[in-house]
Amino acid sequence: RSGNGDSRGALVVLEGLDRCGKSTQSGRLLTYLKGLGHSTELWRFPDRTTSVGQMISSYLSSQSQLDDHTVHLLFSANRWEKRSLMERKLKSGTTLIVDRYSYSGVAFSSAKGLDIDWCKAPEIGLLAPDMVVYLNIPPEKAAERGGYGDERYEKLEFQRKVSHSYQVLHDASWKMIDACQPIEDIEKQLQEMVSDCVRICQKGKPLSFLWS
Ligand code: Z5A
Ligand code: MG
Repeated sequence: RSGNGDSRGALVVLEGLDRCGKSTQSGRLLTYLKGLGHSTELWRFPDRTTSVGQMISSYLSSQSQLDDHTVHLLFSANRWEKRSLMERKLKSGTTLIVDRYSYSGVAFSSAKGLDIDWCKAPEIGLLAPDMVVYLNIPPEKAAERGGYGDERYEKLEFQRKVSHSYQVLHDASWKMIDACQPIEDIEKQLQEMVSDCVRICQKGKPLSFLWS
């Protein structure tokens, strides 16, 4: 694994509707990669620990009201404030599993009716994932899982629109997993996909940038 100066960690993004199992699977993937001896961290967006993240959190819990464009830019700013750390981690060989990223930003805001190209613009220049895994679930099935909480977007009607936005946004490079399968089956499929990706990044695949 050593001897290649360009060896780096992989940027792996999990996307999908509310309740599709992103957090469940990212936690399991973290354990798996660490068990193989890979330096790995689990990140999530929004990162509610920063001051921008606190504004987002307060918006999501309806403690504050914000214009749709404004909150879109806050979600983007929340990724920009982590960008340089993200690059340092990847270059130092740490693989990052990221629970939601720019695709959530575009899918949720365009589901509200904002123009998709306008939504994509502030994401330009962020690091592009080496792999995007979409945990695919019909909105109706997701709604059956333990019930939604009371955050702003956790409503079936809106999740249907988000599902449609993801369909418009995805491209052929995304890995799709049927998220209605048992947790362990999804976990196995994810492990296979990500192992390849980690290996290619260790061999020195160059970093790339959105939107690529
Ligand atoms: N948002 C945005 O608008 N713009 C942005 O740029 C970003 C985000 C980054 C907060 O996100 C909101 O912010 C989110 C998008 C928006 N709004 N919505 N909706 P969040 O990440 O904090 O919330 P979330 O990820 O959507 O919700 P979640 O509940 O954490 O979903 P999950 O992580 O995908 O699911 P989970 O916690 O792993 O599993 C949910 C339940 O299902 C749980 O009881 C599990 O045990 C169960 N589960 C999981 N897998 C299975 C399988 N395979 N079978 C059966 N049951 C399962
Ligand atoms: Mg989650």
